[in-house]
This record gives sequence, C-alpha cells and structure tokens, in this order.
Amino acid sequence: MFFDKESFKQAYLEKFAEAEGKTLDEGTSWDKYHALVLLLKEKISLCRALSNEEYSREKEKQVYYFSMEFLIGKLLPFYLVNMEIYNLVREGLVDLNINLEYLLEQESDAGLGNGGLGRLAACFLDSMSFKGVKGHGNGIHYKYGLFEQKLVNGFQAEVADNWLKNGYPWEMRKPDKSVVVKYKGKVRIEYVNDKLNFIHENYEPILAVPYDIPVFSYRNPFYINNLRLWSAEPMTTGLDLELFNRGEFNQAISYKSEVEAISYILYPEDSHNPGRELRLKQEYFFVAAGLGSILRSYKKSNSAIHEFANWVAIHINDTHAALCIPELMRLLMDEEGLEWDEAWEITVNSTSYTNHTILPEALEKWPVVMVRYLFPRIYMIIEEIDRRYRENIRKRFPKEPQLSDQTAIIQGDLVHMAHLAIIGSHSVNGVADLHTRILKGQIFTHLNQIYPNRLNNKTNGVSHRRFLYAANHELSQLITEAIGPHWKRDAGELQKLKTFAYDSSFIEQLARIKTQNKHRLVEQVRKRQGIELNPYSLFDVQVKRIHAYKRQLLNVFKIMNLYNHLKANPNYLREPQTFIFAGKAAPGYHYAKTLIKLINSLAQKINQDKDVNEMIKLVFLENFNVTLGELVYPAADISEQISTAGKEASGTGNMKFMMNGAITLGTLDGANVEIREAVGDENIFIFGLKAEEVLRYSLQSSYKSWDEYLRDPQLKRILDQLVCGYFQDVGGEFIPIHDSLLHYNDEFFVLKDFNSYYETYLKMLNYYSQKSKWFQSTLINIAESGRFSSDRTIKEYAEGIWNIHCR
Ligand code: DL6
Repeated sequence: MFFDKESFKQAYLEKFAEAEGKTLDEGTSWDKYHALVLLLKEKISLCRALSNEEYSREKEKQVYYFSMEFLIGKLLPFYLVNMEIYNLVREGLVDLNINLEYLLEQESDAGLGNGGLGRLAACFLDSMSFKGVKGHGNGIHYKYGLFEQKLVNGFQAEVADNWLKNGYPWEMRKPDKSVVVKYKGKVRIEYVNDKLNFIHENYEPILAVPYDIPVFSYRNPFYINNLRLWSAEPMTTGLDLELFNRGEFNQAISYKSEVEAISYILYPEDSHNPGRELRLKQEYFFVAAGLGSILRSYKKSNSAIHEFANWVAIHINDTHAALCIPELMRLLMDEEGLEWDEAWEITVNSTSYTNHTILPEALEKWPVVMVRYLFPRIYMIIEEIDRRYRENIRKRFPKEPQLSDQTAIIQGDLVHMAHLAIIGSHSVNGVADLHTRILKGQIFTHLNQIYPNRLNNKTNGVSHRRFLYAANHELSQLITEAIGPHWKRDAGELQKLKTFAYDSSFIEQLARIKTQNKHRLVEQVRKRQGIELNPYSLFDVQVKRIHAYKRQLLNVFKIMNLYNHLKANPNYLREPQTFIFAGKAAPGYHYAKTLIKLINSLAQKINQDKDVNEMIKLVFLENFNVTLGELVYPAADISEQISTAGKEASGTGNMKFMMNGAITLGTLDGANVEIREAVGDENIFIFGLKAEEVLRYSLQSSYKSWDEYLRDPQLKRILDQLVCGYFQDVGGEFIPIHDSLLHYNDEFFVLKDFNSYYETYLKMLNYYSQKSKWFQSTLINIAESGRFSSDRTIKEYAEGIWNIHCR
C-alpha cells in the first residue's frame, strides 16, 4: 500500500488537493476524511483490477450471499487495520496536523441491518475475502439505515438514520450495471412450436442501480470481493414536467417517490413480520436485481448455462431472499429457454439457505393474493413448484397422505417461505448445534424426514479481526507478544495462550488492560450521556436487541433485588458494580419499548440514591451500533446471555464478549452451549431451565407463574414494586410487564428462572473477588474463542455447502 510514512503523506496531499480543490488548512474534517477514503479506495481498486485478472485466468466458483441486511459498521478503521497501515497513517497525519480520530468520527456507522443476522453477514464478507472465497454480498442500498435511538425521558425515540447525507465515499455507483425489475402486470401464455411461452405484459418496470463497496480483508489484496447494494430508481427521470409546470409539484414527483420508496428504509423489525406490501416488494427487488446481474455476468464468461451450479452458489440469508428460487427458475426457463426439470436441478443445486430463527412470528408467510398481484409470473412458478412437490410426496409416502399438506409451500391462502426455501435448496443450515437440533426435531420435522441429508449445522462465528484485533488494541498487542502474530490469520492459535494461565505477570496484564478499556468506555459515556461511571467497578453488560425472549427483564429483576438487599444491608456487596444495557427496540414493539423505560426508571432511582450509588450504578447506553459495540465488548467483565433456553438461535454477541475476555452468565441456549463445551464448566456460569424443560412445560401447560410469585418473597416484592408507585416518574407504564408475567403466565419463564439466575450471579460475584482465578478464566475464554471466528464458519460453509475449497 504505502512503503513508509513519507510516501503516504505525499500521496495523501496529492489526493487531497485533487479531490477537494483547496488547501489542507481550508479543509474541513469531512474533506480530510473524504480524501483519505478516496486514496485507499484507489489503492483497493488497483489491487482489485489485478485480482480480476487473476479471476479470469483462474476460473473459480463465485458465491453470492443474498441478505436484506449488512450491518457493516465503519470501514475506515477496520480497513486501515487490515492493510496494517493504521499507525503509519496516524503518524503521517499527525505530521500534517490532522488527528485520525476526528476523521474516523466522520464516517457513518452504516447500519443496514437490525442485529445479529445483519452483522453476521458483514462478518462473513470479511471472512470470505480472508479465506480466499470469491464471495460477494447482495443487498439493498437503503437510503435510511436502522433508526437512530434517542432516549427522551427514559423512553426510546426514533430518528431517521440519514447515513448518506454527506455521501458515502466507499461506494461506487455503477449505472451501467443496472437491471430492470418488473412488478405487477399480466402474464400472457403463448403456445409456439410445442412450447409454452410466458410473456409478462403491462408490468411496472423499476430500475435497480447498483452501488458497490469493496471488501478488503486482512492482508489479502488478492481477494477483494464486492458488496453490491441496489437502489430503486424510476426508468426515466420520474418527473412529470407538465404537472410540475402547472404547479402541481407533489403529483409531479409522486411516481418518483413511489419507486424510490422501495429502497428507502430498512424495516426496523427483526422478528416481527411487518407484513406490508413494501417489504415484499423489497424482497423481490434485490433478488431480481441480483440474479439478473449474476446471470448476465455469468453468460459473459461462460456460455454453458447447464453448468451454472458448478460455478455459482446462491446463498439466501433467511427467508427474506427465498424468492431467489422462483426467480432463478424464471430466468432459466423464460429467458434461457430451459425446460422445467433442468431449470429445477440447476436451481436446487446452486441454492442454499440459512435459517436464523424459530420464533413463529419471524417465519415469513405471505398472502397468496399479494404475491400473485405483485409478481404474477413468480407466483405461477411457486404454484407449480408446490404442485409438483405435493405430487412427488404423495407418491413417495403413500402411507402418509397428510405429509404433503403439512410441508407444502402454499398453505391455505399463505405462501410459506421457509418451506419454499427448504424445498428449493440443496442445503439448509441452522446457526448453532442446539438450534439445528430444534429445527430438525421440532420445527421442520417432516421436511427433515423427507430430505434427511438437507438440514445441517453451521455454528455462527464473528470476525475476530474486527472484534478483537481492531477493537481491543492493547489486548491484541499482549496476545501478539505472547504467541506471535499468526493468530490474526488463524484464530485457533489463540489456544496457545493457555500456557500463560499460571503466569502471574500475564494475568496481571490482562486485568490492567481490562481496566484501561473500562476507562475508554467511561470517558465516552461521560461525553455522550453525561453519566459518571466507576472504571474500577465490575462491568456487567447486556447489549443486544430488546426482546422479551432475550429477557432483559430477568436482569432488571436481579438489579432490583440487589438494590433491595443493599438498602437493607449496606454491606451486602463486597465490590462496586456497574450494570450496562444497550439495544434498540422495534418501534412497533410496545413491550420492548416499555422495558427500555423500565431500565431507565430503575437507573434514575439507583443512580440518585446516595445510600447505594457508591456500590451500584446502572446505565442504558443510547443508540447501540457496531461502533459502540466495539467499545463495550473489550470493557465487559460479565457477558449476560440469558435468553429462554431454546429461543435464541445462536447469538453472536456472546462470542464477541468471550474473545475480549468477558465471562458468560447464561442459559444453555444457542451457541452458549458450545461456549460451555469450549471453556469447561469452571469458566462459564450456567443457570436456568434447559431447552427440553422449557418445551415440556409448554407442551404440558404445567407451568404456573403465580406459584413462583407466591413462593418467593423476593420476587413478590419486585413484582409489586413494578406496579405500586415505587417508580415515581411513571404512572401505570409497567402494568403490561407485570401482566405478562402473572396474567399471561410468563411466556419466557422469567419468574421460573429467577432464583437460579440470582444464585448463580452471587456465585459469580464471589468468583470475581478472587481476581487471579477470575482472570485465569478470562484467559481461557480468550484462548478458546478461536473456534467462534467466522473464518471457521466460512470454511465450513465453503466446504460443506458451496463445494469450494478454501485456504
Ligand atoms: O444467526 C445470526 C443471528 C443469531 O445469532 C441470533 O440468535 C438470531 O436471533 C438472529 N436472527 C434474526 C432473525 N431474523 N430473521 N428472520 O435476526 O440471527
């Protein structure tokens, strides 16, 4: 990239003058940031041009990862680290009187995702590039990302995330690569030369224009992949000049606005199906645009359409992209002239699907009428897939006549997208062992019987280069000094750290770095929210989307209980503690928003109470995003992973905390189960019902939350405090929470698990007071976190699903 600081400075000054047309002194921080990104992008483009030559010389299979969400966060700091020029650039800029930190602040934290699913997609992009997989992202160029969260009087308020307001210098608009996406209209069927032709007429054409973002992974200039995000635009200007000239401005641009609405906003829902037409239009939009462009470029370099599946893998990230299946069928039959059977074989062989949730509300089902109206030809194909599927199942399982109905795609007046995705893919994977077992045994039992080899597990992973190497400089340095630098390439090498478990100086350094990272976070919290935290206290952290099944409420109850005890006995706790929450609630999810208010009301009460606030503090961090996560994970001591067992598909925050040395307090849910296997019982704190027990209670309806309330005086007191004027700043806001527990029988077993959670927490506090033991456990967590790197996951996807060998 740059040989030394001087050559960087020279290149930077030239780029600045050329791009900004002013002197450095006149330049704003944005100008300086902009010039730096342009300079790096130019270098990346050069590498890419060279690697493209490689591509064509050495033909390799390409993967396209279709996802509605890519939560990529900031690219500049990560790419500087990946290019190993962070210090060189920082120092070069210092010479020019520029502070790199200010420039980093200029970049939008591109929030094109809601949570785990979108961040996973971004980690996969990094690992695909790193592992030498030609794997590209395909998604939507949302004008507004996930909303910005503000706290107003303790309530969540949502502000549009205008991440593109100054432009986004990493992206490149590619109008010449646009694709026309067709909605609505009618399908006319012609019979010509013994062949049926399907002609889509009177449709509404929308132009899908791609924006490309380069994916540059750690020291790998040879595999610069592409994240392609599609923006919806009218075919022509979209402006009706006649109406405009008559002064009818709104009508004049109404068509343009209607079209652009398709890529306007990321739905702020992760497990609630908004069920709106626009969302379904979005799903088809990026599918049709992506596949159209893939097929076009495939045909440029390869004329044999029947070999498509040997060279192209289409991966659908949850059912949001399941329309890939009928759309690929349409392209292969209507545009390439293949017969049904061959098109089907190619489609199934090239497509694979990942399921990320078992929550029934997130398993998409779309009304037949809506699908048929928006995409008439696609609906015809879905109907035909469904018809052939039913016929085949009736033949294969004559003694089980109900099987075809139970597993069909069209069920009554709904299109079952997960069934479509399973039937039309050669591989379906869950995201953690437990999750996959639940998919096989409870959710898709019949489909698993029909396709016994199709369902498989690929436990999630996260980019250890982003969440450990780049996010935690001091710890990374310590690790490198101890075991050498190779762990950045092979996270499995972290295991070597285990030899330091009894090295007291190493253990002390771990403790020192943790405190340093707490200082960093404390400073940011002071700056952003004006709240003073104690960097010498234990940091107990729960950051993730706010959802009933993730049970932030259980954590709140723990804090209320500690507070109650502390009021009665000031010596109840040995060491000061800081409780940290962060996360967004879907705007329409009233319960989750009430939880945020509850946390903030409790924070107000505790933080203002002089009797306790030397010992406990509670803070809700505003606007959780990737950048804030990178600050929080390194500072945490306790990682709260307390979902109701069986409900969290995997979790990935648990992995990010672990690699930064936080110790998990969790249920046997999702990937926590595998974290326990990795670190051993001594280095994790597990409590609560197991998934089988939760299932048994639910099936037998044998759980009575009232019994728990009546049995446990601590719990009774807390529940009463929720609704009896204990929180002075609210009226009856918390009654719905109280009712969900007692009148609706506590769906997520908060009361049932409370005791075990609280007892386990006290044990953890006791363990924390034995600092050398605690930091030994910290070390074991870091050392065993290598298996949760997305490099491992991508290798498994490549070899087990996409049939690609990777390094
Ligand atoms: O697989 C990534 C991530 C998991 O770690 C979480 O456990 C899971 O809740 C999340 N799922 C979703 C649901 N989206 N849909 N549909 O975000 O996926």
